[in-house]
Amino acid sequence: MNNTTERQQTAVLPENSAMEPEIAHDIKKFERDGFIGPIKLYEESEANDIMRRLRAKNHDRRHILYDNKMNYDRHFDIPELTEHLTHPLIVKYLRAILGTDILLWRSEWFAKFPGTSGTEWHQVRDYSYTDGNPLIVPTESGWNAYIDLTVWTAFTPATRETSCMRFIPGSHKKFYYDERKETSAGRVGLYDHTKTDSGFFGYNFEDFKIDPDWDPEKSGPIDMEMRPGEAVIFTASCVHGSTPNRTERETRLAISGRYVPTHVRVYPGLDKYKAHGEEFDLTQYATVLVSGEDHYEHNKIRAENNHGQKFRRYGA
Ligand SMILES: O=C(O)CCC(=O)C(=O)O
Repeated sequence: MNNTTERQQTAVLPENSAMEPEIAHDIKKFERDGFIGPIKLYEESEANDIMRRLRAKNHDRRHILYDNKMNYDRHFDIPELTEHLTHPLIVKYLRAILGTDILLWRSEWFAKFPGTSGTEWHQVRDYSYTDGNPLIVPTESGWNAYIDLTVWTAFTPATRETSCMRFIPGSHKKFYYDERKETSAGRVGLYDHTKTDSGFFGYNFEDFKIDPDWDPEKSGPIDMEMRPGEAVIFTASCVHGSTPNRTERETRLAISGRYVPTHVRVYPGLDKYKAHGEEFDLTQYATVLVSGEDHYEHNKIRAENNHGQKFRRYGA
């Protein structure tokens, strides 16, 4: 008997889904699997060029939002990320799945250095795994609709050897992990920086498993190898992880952008939060409207990055 929880996520597209015919087939696959990719955003030579500039600018931290080890939200101080995370092709896909009114709420760097372990299997709904507080809360649709999408773009080759993403197709329709469970690993005060290269960046996602015997490796995982400049779009409710970097000298770098419809409250009621052993002061934080309008006004929105450069809005 399959004894994973029977709680179903009935993820459905919203009423204001903006489906362009040329991506309708991809969106069908996304609905079935919980992810879609690889999607080519850049020629490899262009991706390599962006990569070189990201590397150089990563070290200039004068205009950064939070100066800590996590490198979150660098779209506010690195113009290449201001541009990349509002890429029209990304937003075209997001509009089909999240509807026309969309906020970018977070960006992250995922570097896998030679010899480092893969990212542990995980399934995320509201990011409360970090310190127990939900970081995104929908105000319109239920918990089982699409409320958060990640766009993960490779800027170096992402192969089984260098570390590629892995997914369990269809796993977004069921809860295999429950982030609201009590755990000690990785939580405030207990974070161990020496463990960031194990499991889930200092957390142990196994702690959240609903059925401790459920084995993702036996649930049909797929490995998605990608070229520089290609992206995969997924709901974090789809169980995902990555392979270890088994090379001796090839770092894999990917940038993740995370997006929500405007009805979602981001960091509700919080002026700071803790994640992966770091504190994030939200005083300068805001979301970015990448498409449509914000009729809710739940969240602060910034129109410009820290250099005064405007964020691109789809169709504007
Ligand atoms: O890059 C990785 O290894 C993991 C990325 C991930 O889990 C995410 O973007 O949500």
